[in-house]
Amino acid sequence: MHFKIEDVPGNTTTTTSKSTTSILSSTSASSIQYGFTPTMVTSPKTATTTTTTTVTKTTTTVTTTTTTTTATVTTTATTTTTVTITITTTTATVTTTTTTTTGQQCHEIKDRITEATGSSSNGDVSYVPDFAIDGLISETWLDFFHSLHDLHAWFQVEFSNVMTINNLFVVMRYNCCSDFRFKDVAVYVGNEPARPEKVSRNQKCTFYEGPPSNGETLDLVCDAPTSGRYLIIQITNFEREPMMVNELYVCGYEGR
Ligand SMILES: [Ca+2]
Repeated sequence: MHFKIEDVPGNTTTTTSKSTTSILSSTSASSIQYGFTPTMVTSPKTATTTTTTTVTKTTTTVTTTTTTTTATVTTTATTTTTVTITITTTTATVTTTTTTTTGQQCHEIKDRITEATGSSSNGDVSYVPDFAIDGLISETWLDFFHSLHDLHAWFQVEFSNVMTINNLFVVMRYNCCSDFRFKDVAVYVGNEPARPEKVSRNQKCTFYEGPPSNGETLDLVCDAPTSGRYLIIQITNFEREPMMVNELYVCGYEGR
C-alpha cells in the first residue's frame, strides 16, 4: 500500500472514484499583442445577480352618460343626470436580469508550460505534478499534485520562453487539508529553478497568507507583472506542510 497520505480516510476504497470538472470556458483572442494566440478565459469567480422589478400601470377609463329630461309644461321642469365611471387596472411585470462578472480576465498560457515539477511527490502515481496542469479539477482524494512534508514545499512550472505573469488561479484540493496547510504561500517568477528546502530567490509575484477553504479557487494577482521562465508556488513558513495543487491556470503573455 503506497497510498500513505495521512489524511486519506480509513476506507479509501470507497473514495477512489474520479470526478473531474473543468471550470473555465475559452474563447479566442487577438494574437497581435502577444505574438501567439492566447486563450481568453473568464474568471471562475462569476456571480449572477437577478433583479426583479414590478411595474404597476393603472389605466382609468371614465364614461359619462348624461340624460336630460325637460318638461314641456310651464309649471315643472326636471333634469336627471346619470354618470357611470368604469375603472380598469392593468398590472404588468417587468423582469430585469443583470449579470455581473467579477475577478480577473485571463490570457491563459498553459500551452506554454513545458514541465511541471514539485519539491517531491508523496510516492503515489495519483499525486504527481502533472495532475496540477492537466486541465481537470479533481473532487476526489486522488489526481492532484501532493508533495511530501518538505521544508518549504513547492510546485513549479517551466515555460518554453520568458513569460510575463499577471495573475494566476490556483484550485485547492477538495475534501481535506487545504484549509490548514496552504498557508504563507508565495508565488515567485524568474529564471532560477526552485531548490530543495530553499525559499526561491526569484522575484515575488504575490503572497497569500491563507488558509483557503477546501476546493476554493484562489485568484492571485501579482503585485506587478513579473517575468521569467519559472513560476514557483512555495510554502514559506517552517511548518513542513506538503504543497498541494489541484489545478493551476497561469495568466500572462510571452516576453517582458
Ligand atoms: Ca488537475
